[in-house]
Amino acid sequence: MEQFADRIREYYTDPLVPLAKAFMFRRPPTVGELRRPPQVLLLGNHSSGKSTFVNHLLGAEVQKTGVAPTDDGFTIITHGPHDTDLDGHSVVSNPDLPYEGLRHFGDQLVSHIRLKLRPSDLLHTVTLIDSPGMIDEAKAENGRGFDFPAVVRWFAERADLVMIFFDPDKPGTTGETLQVFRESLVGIDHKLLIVLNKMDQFHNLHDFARAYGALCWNLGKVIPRKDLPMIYNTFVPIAGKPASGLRMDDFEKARHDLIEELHRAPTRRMDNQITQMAAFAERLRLHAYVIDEAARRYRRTRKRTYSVLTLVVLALGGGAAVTGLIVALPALAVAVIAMVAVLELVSFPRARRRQIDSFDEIFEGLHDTELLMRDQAEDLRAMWQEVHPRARDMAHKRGLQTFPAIRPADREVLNTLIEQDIPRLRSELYDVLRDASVGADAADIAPEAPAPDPWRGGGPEVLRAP
Ligand SMILES: Nc1nc2c(ncn2[C@@H]2O[C@H](COP(=O)(O)OP(=O)(O)O)[C@@H](O)[C@H]2O)c(=O)[nH]1
Ligand SMILES: [Mg+2]
Repeated sequence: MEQFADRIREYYTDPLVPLAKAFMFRRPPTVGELRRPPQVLLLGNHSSGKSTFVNHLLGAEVQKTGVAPTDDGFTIITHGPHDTDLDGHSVVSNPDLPYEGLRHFGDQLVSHIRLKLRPSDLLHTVTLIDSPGMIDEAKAENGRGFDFPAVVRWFAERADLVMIFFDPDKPGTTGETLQVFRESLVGIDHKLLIVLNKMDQFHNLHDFARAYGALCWNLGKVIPRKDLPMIYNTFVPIAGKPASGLRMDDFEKARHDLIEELHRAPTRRMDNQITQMAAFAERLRLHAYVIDEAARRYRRTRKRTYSVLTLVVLALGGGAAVTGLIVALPALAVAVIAMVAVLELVSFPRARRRQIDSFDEIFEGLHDTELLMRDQAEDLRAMWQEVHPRARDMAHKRGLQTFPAIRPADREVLNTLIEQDIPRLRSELYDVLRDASVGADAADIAPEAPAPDPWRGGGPEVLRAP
């Protein structure tokens, strides 16, 4: 995984970041972001069992649990040799940690952040982020003092998995939960794992069916997908809780599956980073090539105009010299200066604006063959819609002629990166995973185990009740 991470960093260093800088493309991920550990974010209404699940995973009472809303902050739990707790201010001001970006959300949030270092093995694999329970909208606005959905979005974008917990009491009805789905989790539903927790609280199948139905109904309103996402129905065994009337084996299995997903977070991180780099590179290519083409056309217009002007001036000047009309030369010089002023102040800015206004047409021209292939056309157009506003703004701000022309060799490097290097990196990642999973299967799993899944993490299972 470290080797993959190094290669990703190298591709950013050359060619992506220099080209992004030259063409004023958006900011690439920082070194801290590229080095961040695999992260799992736990969300859900208060008392849905997030902290209990964290403690179960770690086999220790790391987080406070309880029916009353005991926790109103975000707790980042990561590996350290001794039990150490850091407050929010130390967390966001440490450049070695990938949390400096949280400072922008204000002091109220910073004072609600904690980082706990614990010597648990699982934390070598993932960093867990426990969150404050979601509450009803009316209370949320008065109570928090920071933009909760925006902070959730910040964490969710940087997480490799987002587990969202529901419980029998509130299967998706909390105002804030719906708000978070609408505002914070849009576009990242591939990272979501939905958990219906506390299955041991159901007395019978009827209770369960009602809660499950209510959850699906509520999810249907906020997840814009045709198919129902997988829901993990599970519970954490707690001593002294009354036994349910339902059989628990399937729910136990769902908990094992959930924990296995957690072990895959490092692989997901690598996969996410490759995807992120591919998206960055493809958008950068569109942005840079369209600006480059417009800049070339604009430079050509300037060159052509000045060549014509030079020829005319030479002809007139020559004519004046031959016919002995030397007195006309100062008048000619004044005329030339006036002409240049008109060109630079009026005509060329207009030509530049015309080129920038024709970005759409340039895009169509550069991608005419791809746009004929129906499956590619839609994605390509959507991507262009995304980059077009920034490309236009930057071209207006900088003036087209100041962008450097992209050399054919640089084009070659970028095209090879997108079309060959990144797909190869991804297929190598899958190969490594498959080999690791075959090895792990051979070593740990009984002969009747199911066929190896290429996504299996293959680490030891951390499954100890606290
Ligand atoms: N019956 C049952 N109770 C649970 C389960 N998980 C958590 N609890 C209880 O629910 C309460 C709230 O749990 P907590 O982890 O603090 O919820 P959080 O607010 O989401 O962090 C605690 O009293 C837990 O003991 C579970 O799976 N089954
Ligand atoms: Mg909690």
